[in-house]
Amino acid sequence: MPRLIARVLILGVLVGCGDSTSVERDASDDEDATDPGGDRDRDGVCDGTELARGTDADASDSDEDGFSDYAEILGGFDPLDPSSPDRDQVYVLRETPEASLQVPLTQSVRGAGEDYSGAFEATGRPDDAGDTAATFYTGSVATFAEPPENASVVDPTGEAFRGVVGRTLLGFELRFAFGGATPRLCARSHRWRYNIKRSDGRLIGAQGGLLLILPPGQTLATAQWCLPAGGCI
Ligand SMILES: [Ca+2]
Ligand SMILES: [Ca+2]
Repeated sequence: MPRLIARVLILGVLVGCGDSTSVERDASDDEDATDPGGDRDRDGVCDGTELARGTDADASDSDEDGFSDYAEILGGFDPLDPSSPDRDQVYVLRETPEASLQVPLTQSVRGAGEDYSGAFEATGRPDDAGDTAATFYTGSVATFAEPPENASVVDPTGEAFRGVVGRTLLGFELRFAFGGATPRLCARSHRWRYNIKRSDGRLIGAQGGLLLILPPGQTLATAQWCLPAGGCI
């Protein structure tokens, strides 16, 4: 009888240990998976936000396109679509005082003697440093009309073409510079748009772009993206 009691006690201890260990492991997993304020991949997007948006809470770049989930959400892009943002619209400006960038654009019009002019617009929200594309924009010029005889006047600094007649290709150049902006040593991107209007006020065309600010030595593949100053979003 004493031997039977001892065997029952030993079994009870073993079963008890097993249950206890199992319960502790499950509780830990649940805590990691459901902590909405955590940020496991440290990309600036909270685990709860990642869950809601369907992004990978363990990968800072869910669609592996080089842009962090936070940068894509901030810029209004789709963090689950590697073709968003469109690489053809990405323009890199280095984070150095001497860095500059020229972006040529063209717009095809069919004129009947009207004037056409372009205007730059920063379309993204300011980042934590208060920067938008306008921070780095230094101006635009009208560069050419093709064929040249279709425009009576090309006004470079006015970003305008006057007296345009017939099917004509209008050329513009947008200019950006880092200049005296504050280096942040992290990558960020800013949306912009260039609107081309006819002299009667009608919008003829709008071309968008994304200005990518990269610190020295970083590429899109190795970029260390800026994080939200106030904690994950
Ligand atoms: Ca995250
Ligand atoms: Ca991405």
